Amino acid sequence: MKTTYVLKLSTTMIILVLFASCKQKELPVYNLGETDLTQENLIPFPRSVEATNDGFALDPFTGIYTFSDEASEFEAIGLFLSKKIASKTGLTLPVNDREVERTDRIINIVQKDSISLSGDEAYELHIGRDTITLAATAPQGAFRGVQTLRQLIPEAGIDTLAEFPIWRIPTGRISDVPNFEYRGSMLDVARHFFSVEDVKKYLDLLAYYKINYLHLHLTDDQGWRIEIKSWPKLTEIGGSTEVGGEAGGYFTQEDYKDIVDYAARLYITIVPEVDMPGHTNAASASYAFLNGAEKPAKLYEGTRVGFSTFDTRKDTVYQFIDDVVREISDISPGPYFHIGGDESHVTKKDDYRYFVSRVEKIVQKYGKRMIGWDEVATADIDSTSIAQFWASLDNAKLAEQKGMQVILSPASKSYLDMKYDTLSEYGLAWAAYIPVDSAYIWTPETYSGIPRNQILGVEAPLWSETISNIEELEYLAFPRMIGYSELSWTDETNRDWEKFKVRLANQAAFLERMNVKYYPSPRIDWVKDDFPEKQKVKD
Ligand code: TNX
Repeated sequence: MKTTYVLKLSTTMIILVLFASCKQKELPVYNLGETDLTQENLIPFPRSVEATNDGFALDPFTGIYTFSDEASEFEAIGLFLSKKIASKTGLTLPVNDREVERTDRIINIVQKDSISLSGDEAYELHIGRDTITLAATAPQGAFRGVQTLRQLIPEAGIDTLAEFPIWRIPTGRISDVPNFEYRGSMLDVARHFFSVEDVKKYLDLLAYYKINYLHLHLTDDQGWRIEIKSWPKLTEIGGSTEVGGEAGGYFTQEDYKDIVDYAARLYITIVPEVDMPGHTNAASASYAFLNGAEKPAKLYEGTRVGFSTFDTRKDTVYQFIDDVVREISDISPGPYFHIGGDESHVTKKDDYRYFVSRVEKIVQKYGKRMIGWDEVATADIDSTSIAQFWASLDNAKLAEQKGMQVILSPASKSYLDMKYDTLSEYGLAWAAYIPVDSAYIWTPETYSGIPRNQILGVEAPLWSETISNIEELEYLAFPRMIGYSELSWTDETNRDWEKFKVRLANQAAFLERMNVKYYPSPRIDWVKDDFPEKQKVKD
């Protein structure tokens, strides 16, 4: 099986090489000038970059070819690249089409058994004058490498003597692998609801910066946003409002599956969160027994926290949670289920600990690993569960002592809902003002004192008390989210604010083309002049 594949692969390679070399004589000669791959505006910055100072001319006679065992996944990645090249340059590059009349240059996306760096997300990119080869052991790696290649294609083509422009890609070699396994963002769709389309747009942007997890905060006091078929009132009643009294909304299970599938095609895993035992007013407004009351709680449209709780000593509450975890787990292929667990100020300490241990068992019964906000570490839970450090270093230390892994989301450094400064719009300021530099200048590896091998990664949460539409979401998330991508992907030796700042300034063209209403931080000298209005093709 393996030998046939290798044979097939090398025969095709030989044919392609022959093909490319007979065409060599006819290649149009471009004066591409000198390039320097090491100075490109790549974010997150790769593990190693070597320049060979020449140029690959992306033009209408470039073909994309994919080689792998799992033909369909690699081919889908080739098609994804072709689509992105089309929306950026207007070029339509064929994928695995051996019938095309003329191919001057090729982009190969190849699955290999091993490359110089190991890991599913590792990749190697060799850019020569006429051939680009992207190699990875797994589709995840190929997909991450495609993002690097997208970033290397200039916004504007260069005019040539031919009747079409060419897009010059600097030649050289890149080998790359992520520093942290978990690189995430969180979106609160509970305080204000965001549509499937909004979430997809956010996912597109995250994927470009190699983020691999999107945590959805699906329930809170102000709204229950995911259909649970066995408990229909959760969305009928609990999903009907949001902060400020607007009509809320919710994802049907079909909507949610659509998001999960869309994310999967971007190699992003969705982490569903049902926040409990606190932050549960919307659930108790739908079913009174959940907090042990006679009458259902009133729907809540304000922004206070810490006033609601489930009745932790009632078995029916756990039957309810079993249904919720089962239904959501069934449509969540990822390994994690987030149970919230934060700010349960009106739950007695013992009740809280009893609750968390019991819910952990339910999560495990449905084959998931439990994640909880750092407070869950105060309960008797096992080392396979994960604590998300947001506020309490003591809780994070408890998690460490229990042998648990920790996700870093320190509020004063990584909360996307904190204001940039006193003048910026939207957001809160209870943890800090977080300007773009302060969001980037900290060291996740040493920040909490937790040993590196117990840090799963970094996540930047976006709470939505003060934002209610995609533009406001974008204002708070960008550009800071781009910094978190580098903080979690790039190793410490390759991170430097002064250098990052320049690469960030050059993201403006991409953000504008994607129609992202980012916060134009005055601390960044945004580079805005190289994208003519006519090139603003929506992705
Ligand atoms: C704290 S962070 C919360 C959220 C709020 C957020 C606002 C966390 C686990 N709990 O309920 O939305 O602050 O910044």
